[in-house]
Amino acid sequence: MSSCFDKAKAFYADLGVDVEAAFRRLDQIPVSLHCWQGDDVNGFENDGALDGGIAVTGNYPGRARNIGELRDDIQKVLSLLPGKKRLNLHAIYADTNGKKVERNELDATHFASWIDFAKAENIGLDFNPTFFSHPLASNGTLSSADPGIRQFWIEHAICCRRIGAEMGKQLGNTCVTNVWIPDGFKDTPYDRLAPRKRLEESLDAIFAENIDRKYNLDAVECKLFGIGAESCTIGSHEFYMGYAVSRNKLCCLDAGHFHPTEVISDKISSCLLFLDEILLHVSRGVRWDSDHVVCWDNELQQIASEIIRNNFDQRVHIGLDYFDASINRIAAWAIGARNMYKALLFALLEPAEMLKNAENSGDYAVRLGIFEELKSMPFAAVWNEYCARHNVPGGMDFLKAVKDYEINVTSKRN
Ligand code: RNT
Ligand code: ZN
Repeated sequence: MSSCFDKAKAFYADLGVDVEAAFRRLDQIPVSLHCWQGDDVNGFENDGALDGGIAVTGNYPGRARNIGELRDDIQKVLSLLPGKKRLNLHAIYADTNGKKVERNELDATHFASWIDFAKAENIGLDFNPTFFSHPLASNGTLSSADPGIRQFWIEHAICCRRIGAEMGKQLGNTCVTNVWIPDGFKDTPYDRLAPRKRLEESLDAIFAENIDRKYNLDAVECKLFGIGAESCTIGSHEFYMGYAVSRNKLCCLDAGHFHPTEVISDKISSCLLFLDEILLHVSRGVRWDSDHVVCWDNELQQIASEIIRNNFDQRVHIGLDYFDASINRIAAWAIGARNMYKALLFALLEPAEMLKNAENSGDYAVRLGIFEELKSMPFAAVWNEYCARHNVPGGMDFLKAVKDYEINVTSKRN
């Protein structure tokens, strides 16, 4: 008797879809796991609370309290993800051996143990300067009117680009280093232009040093508003789109950084007409929050389908960005990340020819009908097979692995 998978494969073959080819292509598309879901964006500087207009709510027990615990947790999550993986770090995760190292003095040696970790896991690294949770970040960073503060953050970002390049070089795997700053005004400013001009100049100073794109790619991340920056966010979409196009940088589109009726899936094709590559922060906005655990919702599917349909596999760098401390953190991490792979696989199983024919002949009813019927295809059997081939629990079995880890590891932290 043929298995569920064999039957599912035959169903897809009837639509002209080659499931094995989909698996092979998915194997080549990395998803960058954000390290910060493991410790509520705390980092290891031990310097106080998270700020910058981002907030983690919840106090579920078991937060990783140090690098060792965070790495254990990351390993656990990686073991629950099929397919190709990367790890995304922030500067506040530096391994300084307990020594205080200012952010403008960081170098690759402070990330040597992370590079070793990545080598052992056989994954690439991505990187982010951290422009928040720091005394000098309370009133603007790269756009600050204070030249001393601006200079401090320029130096920090320069360090981070070099660290990213070193990660890329040592791993033989290009690192994407992403700049996001929280700068903005709670209330209506008189002058919106001057801080943006200063941000432009700061970025030019940061990127003045030529770094081989083989080792490091620079990305800039826009936002509509943050808590405390409701009336004007300096690094807006228009600002960074213009900047990225004029300086040949990557735009980072975070799914939670736009008006709730706007979606980043619709922006990918436009951006890639004018940019070589982009970075995604796949997230889920809910009302005022931009960082809920990624669900396999319509928008996630549209994001994945845009990448697959347009063969943007190499030009879109997929990163995750969400943080939830109200539920088991490992589960939150794994659920969101598995959803990303799931959406990519679902996109790879679309009957491209049928859909193109319907659209090109103007038969939008057939197009809609196909889209809707695809939702009840035997996708689960294909997903479970993909997980099985990567020795990762399929279906709900990964929850058991999370539970065991909770009983044996995270519940013992306090
Ligand atoms: C904040 C941005 C930013 C951060 C991470 C921690 O709104 O999305 O990307 O979430 O850098
Ligand atoms: Zn983001």
